[in-house]
Amino acid sequence: MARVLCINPWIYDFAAYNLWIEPLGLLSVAAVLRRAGHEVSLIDCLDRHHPAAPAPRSRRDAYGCGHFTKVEVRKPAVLAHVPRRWGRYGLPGDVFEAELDAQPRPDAVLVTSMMTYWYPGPFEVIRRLKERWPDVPVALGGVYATLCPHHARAHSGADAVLTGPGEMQALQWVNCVTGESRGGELDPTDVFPAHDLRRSQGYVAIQTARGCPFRCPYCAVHLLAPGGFAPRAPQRVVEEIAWCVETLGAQDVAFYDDALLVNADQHMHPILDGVIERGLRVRFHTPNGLHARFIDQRLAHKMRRAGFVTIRLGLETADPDEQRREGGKVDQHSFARAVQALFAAGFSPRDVAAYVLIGRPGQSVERVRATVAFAHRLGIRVQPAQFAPIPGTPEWRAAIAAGRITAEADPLLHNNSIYPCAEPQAWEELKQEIRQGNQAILSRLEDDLPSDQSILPRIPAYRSQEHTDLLHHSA
Ligand code: B12
Ligand code: SF4
Repeated sequence: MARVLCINPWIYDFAAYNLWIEPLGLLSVAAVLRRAGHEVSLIDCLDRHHPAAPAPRSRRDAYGCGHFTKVEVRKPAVLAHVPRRWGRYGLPGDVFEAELDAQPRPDAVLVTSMMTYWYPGPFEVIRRLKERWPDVPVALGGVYATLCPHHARAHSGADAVLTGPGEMQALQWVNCVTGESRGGELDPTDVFPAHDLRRSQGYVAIQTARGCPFRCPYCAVHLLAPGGFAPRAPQRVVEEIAWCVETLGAQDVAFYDDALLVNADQHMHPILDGVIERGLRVRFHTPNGLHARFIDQRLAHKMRRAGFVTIRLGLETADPDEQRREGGKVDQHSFARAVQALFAAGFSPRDVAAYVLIGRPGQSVERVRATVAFAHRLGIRVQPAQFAPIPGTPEWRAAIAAGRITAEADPLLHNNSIYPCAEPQAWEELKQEIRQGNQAILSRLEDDLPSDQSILPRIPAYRSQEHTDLLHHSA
């Protein structure tokens, strides 16, 4: 049996907010190693409930989300042109060192990585590990490692950079560096992520399927899930949710799926039936956008009954030509129908919002303005999702061809909050309009909704004739 230490690193960025962040990939890897008989422990630099360094609280924190502790650090030269403060989010350095002090010397260390432009977090962790235990092998995996393997191999200091789905690779690597031979027969899809290794944050992330059946030109999911779209058995998903709620005390569940509602009759319906039948008291959130076209009255009502609270719908564009070019993921009619179904099921405009992608090359501000207006007319708020090209995608190659980024650019420049778009002033004005439109929708609600959002599960039904009329009008 090998002693394996898993580490979820800090975030380095201009801003960071905990929107149900869980190192789900690392926990999936850890669970397989544990099942194989290795001894596994976790240090989570993004633990907001660490007793020695609780994160700042605010009255606006809801459903387990909130701010991280931030320490300002000097910006790397490549970011010098950005007039914003850069910092490290998560546990203070001395608390991290104390966590390492408390660990017996591990036989191997696994470090995860998330956004490509967050690589300074894993790098700092690896630097500290190598200072302390120069001979302990360290492997790096995750999204950054998969999308930028050359950069990671050249600069991270890890002994191994493993790309793609990591469960069996990590097991083989640990076996190899420690001279063990465990778990060869394991089926990684049969093991729940080790949510229990993390100190309870009040919420967990659940993924009911790997990958996505669509192929949007700006998205890297096909590279992260090269095996294609692979839904899990609904019954196992329900068991995982039940374990998290009943044993680990989670009150909130965030779905990390890329395509949660695809094949809903065979997948989401049975999952929701299972949650309802078991009487699980939990709130569900979809920080990743849902495909609106799969939402009908039956599904919307069941989502409401099961405890959905935060619903985000993908609405890249409301322009019918662009929608067709993008593969017909959503169209105006099905989007409006979904919103109508959600409102009829009792969701309010506080619960539902649309992600609208902004700043994409070739996208005119006017067309996006029309998309925003369409969502606002339907009575839902808009959350702008700023575009930045992601390595390995068709839009990344287009951005290189257009001279907007180089293939060797420092991944810090992939950060969507600094990626320069054409006409920055016009986009800023549009963002301002979005805020005003959202505010107008919320002010119309003031008298309609009770303010206590903490009831489990939420009961208030929202039905406004005004919204229903608008829906009929736009559909
Ligand atoms: C959930 C999610 C989020 C969550 C937060 C997740 C988090 N923990 O931080 C939310 C909704 C907040 C979010 C936001 C955004 N996201 Co996001 N997100 C995802 C998503 C859907 C799932 C990630 C995940 O947890 N997967 C589940 C686990 C099981 O997979 P995994 O982490 O890859 O782990 C596996 C392997 O990588 C490996 N592995 C992992 N760790 C380790 C460690 C070792 C040692 C080894 C060997 C292996 C290994 O094994 C694991 C199991 O097989 C991915 C898409 C995807 N399918 O990956 C996009 C993705 C990561 N997001 C992306 C983007 C673009 C964004 C946004 C910029 C969107 C926007 N325009 O606003 C924002 C930015 C947020 C910010 N603050 O900067 C991009 C990446 C961009 C980049 N440059 O890196 C992705 C890839 C989607 C895409 N469009 O291509 N996101
Ligand atoms: S639907 Fe979403 S997850 Fe799927 S390819 Fe498109 S952007 Fe990526």
